[in-house]
Amino acid sequence: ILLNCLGTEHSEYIEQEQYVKNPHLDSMEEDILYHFNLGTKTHNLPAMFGDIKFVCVGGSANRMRTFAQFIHQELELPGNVDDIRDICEETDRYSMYKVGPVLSISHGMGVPSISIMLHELIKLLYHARCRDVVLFRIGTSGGIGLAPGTVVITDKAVDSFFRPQFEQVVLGKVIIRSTELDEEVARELLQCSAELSGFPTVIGNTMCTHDFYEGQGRLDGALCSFSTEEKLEYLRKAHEAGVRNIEMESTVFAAMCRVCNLKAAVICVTLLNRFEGDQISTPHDVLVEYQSRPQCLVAHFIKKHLGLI
Ligand code: R2B
Ligand code: URA
Repeated sequence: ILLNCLGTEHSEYIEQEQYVKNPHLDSMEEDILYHFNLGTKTHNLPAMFGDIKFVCVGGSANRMRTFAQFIHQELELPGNVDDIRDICEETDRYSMYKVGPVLSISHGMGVPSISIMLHELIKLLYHARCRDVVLFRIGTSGGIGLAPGTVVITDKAVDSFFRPQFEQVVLGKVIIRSTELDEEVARELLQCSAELSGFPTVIGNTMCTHDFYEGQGRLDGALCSFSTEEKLEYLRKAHEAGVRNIEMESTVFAAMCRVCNLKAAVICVTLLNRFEGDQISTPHDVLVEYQSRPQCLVAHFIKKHLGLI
């Protein structure tokens, strides 16, 4: 048994950083990260990804390419932004871009899509022997009682019953995992927003649902079985429980990062105030500017951590 400088058993010490929580992985001769089209035998993952310190995930492939190009400029890295290529271009499930110590990956919409991506991402970080990585989800959301364009940094990710937990069915049984996020990273992000002072930012709870329409209490889906008053009552209850925005991935993102000892934050811009309506009727150029706001916050955070500002 090796001991570290604190006298703790080395095996325990490594476990803190190891990220994956699966005893079967070490006995596998090869691990194929199928949805990334990467593998431990076909790719030198430590050489390709070993220097990653920040991982940014978001729903859309285009937005995550834009983010990679933006961070390339912000970090003043050499080379042309048009040369940043999709590492997963052989598969059309997810897109992945690496810019210096920053990895930018798309995750699609909803819990099942992001959870598949996260399994493979966390294994990727493990195989690549990455250390001290911070994960950010940058996304869009519906606001509750906030002006559209407000950025919400998630305090707790909650489910549709406002519980800070994520339920996963495993072998026919429900496993419940906590969805608490890193408080210090959230505070630092709020500080970044104060320094940028370009848009309103709040810390609040984020509700994660399994549907955009009925699941988020919208009256404009193909199906709707409730009244306007019932919808507003639900949103009011959510607001009372500290919920400030609604999206579709935060609980599983928070839960998986927490189990795997990864520092994580969720930063979503609100596209509309759900007390005012359901349809997203804001002009396209305004929406594009809104979506750049979480990117600016995270870029500022990364630059501070790299000592660039
Ligand atoms: C936010 O936006 C998407 C739905 O439009 C979904 O992925 C989410 O969480
Ligand atoms: N994304 C969501 O999940 N809900 C919204 O209302 C807007 C974006």
